[in-house]
Formats: sequence, structure tokens, C-alpha cells
Amino acid sequence: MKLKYIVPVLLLALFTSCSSDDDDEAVPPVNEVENLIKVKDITNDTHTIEVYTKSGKFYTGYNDISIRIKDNTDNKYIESAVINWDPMMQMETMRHSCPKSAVSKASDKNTLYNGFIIYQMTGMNGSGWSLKIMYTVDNQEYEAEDTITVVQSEKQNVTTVTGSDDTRYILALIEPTTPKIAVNDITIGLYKMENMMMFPVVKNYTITLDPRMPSMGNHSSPNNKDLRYNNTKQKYDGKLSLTMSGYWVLNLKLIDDKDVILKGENITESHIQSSLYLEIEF
Ligand SMILES: [Cu+2]
Repeated sequence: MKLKYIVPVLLLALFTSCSSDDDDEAVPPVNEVENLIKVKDITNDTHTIEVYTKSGKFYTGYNDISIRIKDNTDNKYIESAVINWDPMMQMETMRHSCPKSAVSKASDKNTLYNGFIIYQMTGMNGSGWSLKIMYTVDNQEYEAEDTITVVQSEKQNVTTVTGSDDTRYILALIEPTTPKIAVNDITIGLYKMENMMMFPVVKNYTITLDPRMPSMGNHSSPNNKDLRYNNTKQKYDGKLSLTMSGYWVLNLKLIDDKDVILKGENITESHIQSSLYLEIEF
């Protein structure tokens, strides 16, 4: 089709669709998944569970996830479900889960439910993970499960380490999602690997922060603030000063509630990177 014909056809399509909408209903329905992209439909005989993120993908690290459940018989979205989920990675010799939140109704939505999952690793080509959704509608219990793809993040935004207390910890960078040349709010999630399935939040520790630019003499930045536990968010909050764009290593130390350093070291001329770190590039 020639270009000069395309614009009139598009305009025509626009007008016809608008006028037919006006005939059907006075108020257009609110799009509850605006700015979200579907990752996957997980289905069973009765329902289709739509899983959304901002990017339309799952990545290693922290994932903010939205869910809605469609009734397959009338294509209506469920407004009062109780939802739980179970992410699982099948490895060669064992299975394990990962840190996750509860799933709760999005405060300003009728059909949308929210939570987060922190995938601490992924397999070849993003393989290995599955996601099971358990939910109750009208006192009836259901579940649906499918394999999912978890894409490897380019930078280390999540790390699993063993502390001097012989405990396995998972740290995940949650904020900033869009770092700026400024003093940024930084949020980290800290979880203990109690066993393969249980990853409870660790409270009242301290995470010290020393951001460095390895490409520029490993310089640091002023006005950083170590991360402290925020009981309301159940996460750790601090300040991250980024004085220029580029690649930064966030050197960390994990200190428990008795002031014992569990992991990580100070940065010196001869020790240029902590054994506990996360990365940012922007
Ligand atoms: Cu694994």
C-alpha cells in the first residue's frame, strides 16, 4: 500500500472504532493493566491467570509482579480471590524456591493483585523455573502451574553469600530502578536461606555501602548512607550517591544485630572490591 493511502485508512479505523465504542457503553472501562506487559498466561480448566511485569519478562533479581485471574466461562476477571504463589527451580540434583512476598490486592484496582519474587539464579537460556499459583475463589481452592523463563540480568543485582555465621543470605537490589546522577534512594532486600523452600526476611541488620567506579581509579562518592532496616517495608533503606553515569560497584558489608561483620570488607588500595557487592550501570 502506498504511504498516502495508509494515513486515511488509519484515520477511518480510528473514527469507526471510536463511534462503535460510544454506542456500546457510555463510560469506557478502566484499563487496569496500563503500563504493564503480559509475561505469561498460566491456565487450568477453569481460569486463565495473567501474569504481568513492567518489562513483560522475568529477570534474575527483584521482580515486581501483577496478576489477574480470568474466569474461562464468562471471560470476567475475579475481584475477590485469595492468592498465593510458589516459584520453584528444578536443578540437576535438587529443587529450590526463592525469596517472595505475599500476593495482595492492588490498593486502587478491582481485578489486579501484586507481589514480588526475587529469582536468585537462572538456568541455560532462562530455563529451570516454574511458577505455581494457588488461589481461592468463593471458598473453592484452585491451582495452576507452568514453566517460566527467567532472563539473566546483565549486572549483578542479586547475590547469594555465606556469612561467617555459616548462614546463606540473599541480597537483592530493589531501588533505584532508574539511577540518576544524584543522591539516590537505595533499597535492598535481605533474606536468609533457612532451607531450600524458606527464605524469611532478615531484620535489624546493617548493610554498609561504599560505591566505587573501577574504571576511574576506583573513586567513591560523598554523602552515601548505610542501609538500615525499615520495618514497614521489611527492606533496607539508605542513600546511594552517584556522581557520574557509568559502571559502579556497590561494595557492601553485612553486619548483624550484634555488630558482627558476617560478610564483606573495607575497600583499600590493595583490596579494591568487597566479597559482597552489587552492580549498577547507567
Ligand atoms: Cu537454582
